[in-house]
Amino acid sequence: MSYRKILTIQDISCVGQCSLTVALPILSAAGMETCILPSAVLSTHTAGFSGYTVRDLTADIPGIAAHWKKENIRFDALYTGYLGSTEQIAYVREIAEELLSDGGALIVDPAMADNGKLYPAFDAAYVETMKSLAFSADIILPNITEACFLTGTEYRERYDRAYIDSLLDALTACGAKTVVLTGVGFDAEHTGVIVREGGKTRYYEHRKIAKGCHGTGDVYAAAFVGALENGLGAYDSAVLAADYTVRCIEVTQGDAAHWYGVKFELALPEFIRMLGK
Ligand code: PXL
Repeated sequence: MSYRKILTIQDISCVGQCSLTVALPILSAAGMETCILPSAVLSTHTAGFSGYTVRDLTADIPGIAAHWKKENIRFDALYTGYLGSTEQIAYVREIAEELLSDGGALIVDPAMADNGKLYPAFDAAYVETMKSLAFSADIILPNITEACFLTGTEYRERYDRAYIDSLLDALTACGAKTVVLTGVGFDAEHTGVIVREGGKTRYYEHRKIAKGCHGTGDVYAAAFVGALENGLGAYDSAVLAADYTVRCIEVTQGDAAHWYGVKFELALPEFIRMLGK
């Protein structure tokens, strides 16, 4: 594949190894020009720190997008993560419609919830509006909680394959195209990812190393986009991203002081090798 220009829209958590501070280095390592649109600036992420500061950048977005349009700047793919406000989602949809090159993929990580709960910044109105973005995307990467919120399905901590299949069916019925459902494990020792693409569903299971590592969803999604935009199919990208994320957790585990994220930088050379670069 030729040199790709990707736009990623998500927050800058200044400290916390998530969102843009993860996506930018991972996509760069995958060999693509990575353009960013910060949705908000936070002193830290919101999962475990208290007293964090937040500056919502929604009001800056129309001017930035208008400038890009005027300069005839276009992107080969758009990958969105944690957004700054409900209102911002409409701007992101406009950017997808106006600034994506022909055939460019819209990849949406509806980063808004985990472990059965919405993140502190979000409410029911945000979920409703996120549905419009997620169901217009070419690929979505929800975890089980997010898939439940998007479809109005009851969240379960323990589940079987029938529950997961019905969740995938509900996403498809709502208009989802390709779905990469993350954090799917049927026993305590394993987790994995299920990819539903064109009516075909495939599961990749791997060892579960640690319970609920912060930031791994963002590492996973960025690595997935990096692989996809290198020409791998959705399932192969999902497998590569899972293998890389496992390595990130392996190099982090055992360091209790590093509870807020994963040391994804230490495994970047392996990620580059996995991509065959
Ligand atoms: O990792 C997802 C994420 C991104 N950005 C912010 C967050 C979170 C998860 O809590 O708080 C600000």
